[in-house]
Amino acid sequence: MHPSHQSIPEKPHSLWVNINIATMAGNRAYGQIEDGALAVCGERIAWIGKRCHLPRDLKNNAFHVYDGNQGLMTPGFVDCHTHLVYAGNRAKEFELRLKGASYEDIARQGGGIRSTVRATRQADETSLLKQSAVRLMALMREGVTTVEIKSGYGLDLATELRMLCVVQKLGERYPLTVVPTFLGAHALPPEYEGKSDAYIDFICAEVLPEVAARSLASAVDAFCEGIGFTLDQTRRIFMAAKKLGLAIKLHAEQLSDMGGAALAAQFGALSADHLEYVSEAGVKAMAAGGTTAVLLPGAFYFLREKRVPPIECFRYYQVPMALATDCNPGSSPTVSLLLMLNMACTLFCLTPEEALAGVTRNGARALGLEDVIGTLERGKNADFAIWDVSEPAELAYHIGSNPLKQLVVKGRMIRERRRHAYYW
Ligand code: DI6
Ligand code: FE
Repeated sequence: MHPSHQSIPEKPHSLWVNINIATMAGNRAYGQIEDGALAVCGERIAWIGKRCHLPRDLKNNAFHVYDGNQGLMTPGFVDCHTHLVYAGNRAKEFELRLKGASYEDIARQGGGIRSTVRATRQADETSLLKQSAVRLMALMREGVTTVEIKSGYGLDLATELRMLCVVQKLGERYPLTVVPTFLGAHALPPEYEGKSDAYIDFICAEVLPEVAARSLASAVDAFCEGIGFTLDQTRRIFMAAKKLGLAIKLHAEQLSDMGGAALAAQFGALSADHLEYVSEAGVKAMAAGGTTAVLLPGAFYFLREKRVPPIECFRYYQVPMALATDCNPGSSPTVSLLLMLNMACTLFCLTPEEALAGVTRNGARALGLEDVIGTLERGKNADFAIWDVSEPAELAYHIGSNPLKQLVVKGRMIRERRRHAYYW
């Protein structure tokens, strides 16, 4: 249908004009619309197209017209893999690693994830909320409008629930969309030392049903790894998740090839994440299962890994690639999704267009939200960012600068650089 024939909203609408739009939809590069216009009605995109095709009624009856000053509009960013709720930090372990200790050595000696578990168990809800909100706001300052947040630093019933309550509160108090994931099988807590099967029993029989009954998570994740859980244990978690109707994700093949990605794909997982060591068979299984590959260059960089994920293989089998911060205190202490765009290009050789698709269209896919967010199309959520750049590749090119001008979530302006910030 020609864009001028899209039906016109009857309710009041706002209009953005004088912008170039990277819709990230369709076949053209970045789905670009030069000299575009976008109308928002309520929480949704009511019209999008070239300004010269804008219907006269829309132009004349807009409640508010925003001048984009020839900036670039993109979909709001989706950070589809974070662990941003936690207490403390692990700078001391960073120093140890620089003296030669490996991430795995530190984990085996009771540090690593377990040290953040100790800090998180001690933190009350208020303190956890406060520490985590700082990171959430930093993500928003760089254009994030949807964020996934995992539990997994409690590893007991009370603390896992407390973490997920904090995730829920963040979603209520801040204007972005927060998607919660239960990651009870992140590490073995000290009280279960030598009894990892019993811990999996506990997760499946006691924690997961409680999390589901309180609607505190939409997906279940696990760490399938030599220092995490075996393939069999991961399968048990997945079966329990399936029974409760929860979606599935997996930390797979980060440090070794355990066959986790293929298992996840067999369960119809939304995503398999990290994937430095995934085999061709694993990638094929992901293609067959419709599982998105989530790449986490921050963790690759910070752990000074050498093996890059098989990007060419993902391309060949047409497995969609998403990109996320993995924001966590041990392997990726970052709150910058823009930096991840740059790292994905420099370290993994993604094209800037693939990188941008990774934090928009494919990030949405990794959360099962591709019908609602991730591209700028009529009927989708009016979640978008306007950047002070002249071409989309600039978003991946700059290092450490932030060209965000405006951020809109569900039709609501939540950040605007020129005037006063509305939100904080
Ligand atoms: N892999 C990771 O990169 C994070 N979790 C995981 O399973 C790291 C978590 C941490 O070190 O605290
Ligand atoms: Fe992670």
